[in-house]
Amino acid sequence: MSVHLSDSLLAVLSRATRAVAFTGAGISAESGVPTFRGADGLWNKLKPEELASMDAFMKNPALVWEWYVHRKTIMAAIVPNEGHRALVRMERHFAEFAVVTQNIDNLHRRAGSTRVMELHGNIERNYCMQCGKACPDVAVVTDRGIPTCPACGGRIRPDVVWFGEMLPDDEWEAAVRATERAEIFFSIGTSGVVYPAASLPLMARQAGAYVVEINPDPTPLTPRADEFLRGPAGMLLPAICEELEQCRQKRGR
Ligand code: BJW
Ligand code: ZN
Repeated sequence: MSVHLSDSLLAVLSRATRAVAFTGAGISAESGVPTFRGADGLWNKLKPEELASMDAFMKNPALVWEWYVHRKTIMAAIVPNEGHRALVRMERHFAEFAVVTQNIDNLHRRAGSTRVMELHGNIERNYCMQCGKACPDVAVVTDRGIPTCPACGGRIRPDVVWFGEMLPDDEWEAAVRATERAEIFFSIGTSGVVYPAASLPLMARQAGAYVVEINPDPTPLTPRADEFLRGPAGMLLPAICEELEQCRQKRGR
C-alpha cells in the first residue's frame, strides 16, 4: 500500500537517528481491542471514573474485577497487528527508538519491540494492595469475584494506573527523556485527552522534534502536529516503514 508522504516528512525520515512512537488504544483496535472513547469505545455505557479509579474499586470491587477479567480474556486471545509489527521493523533503522505506550495489553512486547515504556501499567500483572506482593494472573482469573492475597489476605488489584494515580516514576522519566531527545515523534491512535501522557507530543514539539500524528479522526493534537496522517495505524505504519527503508537504502545504511 503506498501513501503519499510530504517532502518534509521524507527529509526527516531520511536523516533522523532518534525516534519515539507514542501509542494509544487505536493501535490495538485492529487486533480487536475496543478503544476507550468514540463510537465503539469501551466507555460507551460506563464513565471511565466508574471503573478505572480507586473510588470505583473501593465502592464495587466485584464489578471492577468483572470488567478486568473480561478484558484479560479478550487480551489473552488476540495477537499484534501490522501496526505493532511495523514499529518493530522501524526500530532497526534508528540508533535510538522507544515505544511509549498508554496501552496495558502488552502487544508491543509480544510483537517484538525491545524498548517499551508502559505509562499505564500492564493487565498481565496484579499485586496485593496490602503487602505489595505480585499475584499471578491465573489465580485472579480462576478465583472470580474479588481475589485476595494468599500471603496476607489483602485485596489484589490489577497493576494498571487508574485516574488520580501517579504514573510509574521510572517509566515516565524514561519516556520524557526519550521524548526530549527525539528528532521524530509519532503520536499513534490516541485521543490525547488523558494527562500527563497527552503532554508528551507537545513536549516533543517544544524540544524540536517533527511531530506526526496518525489517527482516522482529528484530535486536540491535530492543529499542533507538524503532520496529520489520517487513517488506521495498521495501514499507515507499514507504508511509512517502507518509505523509511527506501530512504535508508538510498543513503546506503
Ligand atoms: C485509531 C484506530 C486505528 C481508532 N488506528 N487510531 C483536568 C485536566 C487535566 C487533567 C486532569 C483533569 N482532571 C483530572 C486530571 C488528571 C487525569 C486526566 O487526564 N483526566 C482527563 C480525562 C481529564 N489523569 C490522571 O488521573 C493520571 N494521573 C495523574 O494525573 O497523576 C497525577 C495526580 C495524582 C493525584 C491527583 C491529581 C493528579 C492517570 C491517568 C490514568 C489513565 N488510565 C486509563 C485506564 C488504564 C487502565 C485500564 O485500561 O483499565 O488509561 S484511562 C484510559 O485512557 C487508559 C488509556 O491509556 C487512556 C488514554 O486513552 P487512549 O489510548 O487515547 O484511547 P481513546 O479511546 O481515548 O482513543 C483512541 C484513539 O484511537 C481515538 O482517537 C481513535 O480515533 C483512534 N483510533 N481506531 C489508529 N485503527
Ligand atoms: Zn498481600
